[in-house]
Amino acid sequence: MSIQWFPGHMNAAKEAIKELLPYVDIVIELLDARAPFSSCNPLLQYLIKHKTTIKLLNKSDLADTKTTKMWLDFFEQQENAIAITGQKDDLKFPNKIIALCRELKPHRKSFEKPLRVMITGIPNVGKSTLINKLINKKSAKTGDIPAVTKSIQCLTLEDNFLVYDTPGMMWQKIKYDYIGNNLAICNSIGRRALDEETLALYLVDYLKINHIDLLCTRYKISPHDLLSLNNNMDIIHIISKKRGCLLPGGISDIQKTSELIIQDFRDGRIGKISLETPHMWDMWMQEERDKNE
Ligand SMILES: Nc1nc2c(ncn2[C@@H]2O[C@H](COP(=O)(O)OP(=O)(O)OP(=O)(O)O)[C@@H](O)[C@H]2O)c(=O)[nH]1
Ligand SMILES: [Mg+2]
Repeated sequence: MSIQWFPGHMNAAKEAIKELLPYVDIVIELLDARAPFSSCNPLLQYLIKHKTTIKLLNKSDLADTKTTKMWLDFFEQQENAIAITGQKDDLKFPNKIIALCRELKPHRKSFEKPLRVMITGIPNVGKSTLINKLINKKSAKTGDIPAVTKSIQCLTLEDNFLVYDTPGMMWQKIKYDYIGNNLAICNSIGRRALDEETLALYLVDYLKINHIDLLCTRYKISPHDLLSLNNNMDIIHIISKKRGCLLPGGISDIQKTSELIIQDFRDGRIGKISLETPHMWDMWMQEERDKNE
């Protein structure tokens, strides 16, 4: 079953972003470094296509460093794109981004003509956290659940530098199942739109194929034992036993184990893992073309 999630406030936010955009000088589009393609929301791409845009691969502390470098190269090849990485604990980052914005629009520096920067991105990607770092105050509300910010908020960094925080915008219609899954694994989709068991099975399958070493280390399973299991549900059963996620009678608590695996991924406890590479993106597009020919 495909994941779809577009709560009502996002429609209002879409209209508000459209109205404000003519007055904005730079858009900083936050992407989740673990899933840069899935977090490139086409609705936002459409709205901001004529604007000077900085693509910021955020939460890079949780993504695989080599894969993030590949994504930077990929985005740099696109016309008019500036791609950079970011993460909340990099102390130099706020000044770096302010300097970049100033460099891009040097004429917007007076009180009458302030530099106006809009921060956009999917839910929970770190927009409000970035803004708080930029203005060095906890002004924007943050939280590790999607859709914390519900309306646009203007914050003053300096008299001649304004920053707009915007609500996270989800794809209006999620076109491919893997996009829904990757966004959900990265915690950008509301809980009620998810089935944790299906998501954990998808994640375990991805880890088994791409990061078997990290999966085995985290849950103390030997690669030989893991590969001898018949299916991914058996892996979840083993993890539930190892972690004591059991119901009365020693039965695996699949729901609790699924939530545990997903949370381990989100917190980076399994390792620095990227869910998408530019190469995968080409492959997915090819598959789509083949299906439609
Ligand atoms: N590991 C890591 N976590 C981050 C980073 N940036 C933000 N977070 C965490 O991600 C969660 C979401 O951050 P927010 O700033 O509220 O995200 P948002 O994009 O404003 O979310 P919405 O308003 O819901 O769209 C918080 O728990 C942050 O602490 C980062 O660079 N690395
Ligand atoms: Mg926010």
